[in-house]
Amino acid sequence: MSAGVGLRGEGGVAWVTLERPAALNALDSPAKQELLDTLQALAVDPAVRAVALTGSGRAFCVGQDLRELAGLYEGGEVPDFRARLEEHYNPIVRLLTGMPKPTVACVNGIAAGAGLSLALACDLRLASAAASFTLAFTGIGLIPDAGATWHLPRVVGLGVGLELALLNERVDAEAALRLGLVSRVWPAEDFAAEAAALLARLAAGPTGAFALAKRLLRDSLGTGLGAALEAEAAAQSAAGASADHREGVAAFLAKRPPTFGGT
Ligand code: T3D
Repeated sequence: MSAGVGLRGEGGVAWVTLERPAALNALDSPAKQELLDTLQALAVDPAVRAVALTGSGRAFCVGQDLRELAGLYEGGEVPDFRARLEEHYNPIVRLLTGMPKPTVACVNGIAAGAGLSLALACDLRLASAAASFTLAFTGIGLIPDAGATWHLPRVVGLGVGLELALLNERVDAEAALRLGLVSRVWPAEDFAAEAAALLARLAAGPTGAFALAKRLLRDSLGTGLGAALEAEAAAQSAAGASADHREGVAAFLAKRPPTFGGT
């Protein structure tokens, strides 16, 4: 039986849905483990060419299940937060960022706490007009975790990242678009179809080149231009040897759309 994570495949797209709507898709330990197991399997499945993360009901994900945490406190337990993060959130973030295929957060509703952190760890963030965003952590005396302190300055800049962390306000979808927190906003009634179309487009793309491009862009954040140029040259050797590259060139010259096989 599912612990709160649904999985559906559709034409090379894996749709991972957080399914604890009564708790706004808050993540308890079984749900975190199931999400981790699911992403691990998708990362190595060659039939999966794009991964979408979304939520059921009115939320995307509101982060850690605070009822579970409160239960520990009531039982007199002092949680080891470092161990907890290394057990679930951190490997999930590493999988979303390192997966050799595009990862897309389809933010259907409220994203809070580590829910927002997971969206930030995805390569793209698409939002329904019904979505909203709040970092939430400092509201309960915690620091932004699950990669949020690393991703925020890189996605929205240090100033906005600090404002989200310290003021802890709720940002609506249009404001999130202006801030660069998301790259598309569609009306709620169109969101599922528009997001599915974009995911299908990614799944039909040159998966190998996407994986290399994603790795280079992410690695560039920790390197200088010299190292980036060398990494590009090495990766282009791999992309240039792919069947998708040959197909792309042939399709361009034949003035037809390419058919990428993902290799
Ligand atoms: O290792 C570790 O555990 C540390 C890692 C921490 C990572 C984190 O994610 S810490 C941050 C955790 N998240 C939050 O602090 C967010 C808390 N939630 C809220 O601030 C608000 O619920 C929202 C702003 C997200 C939404 O507000 P609203 O007014 O739309 O909904 P609501 O009425 O507050 O919530 C609806 C229900 O969802 C409610 O349950 P009820 O009363 O109907 O039975 C509420 O308790 C529940 N809910 C919301 N957030 C959580 C939650 N239940 C458990 N955990 C939650 N995080």
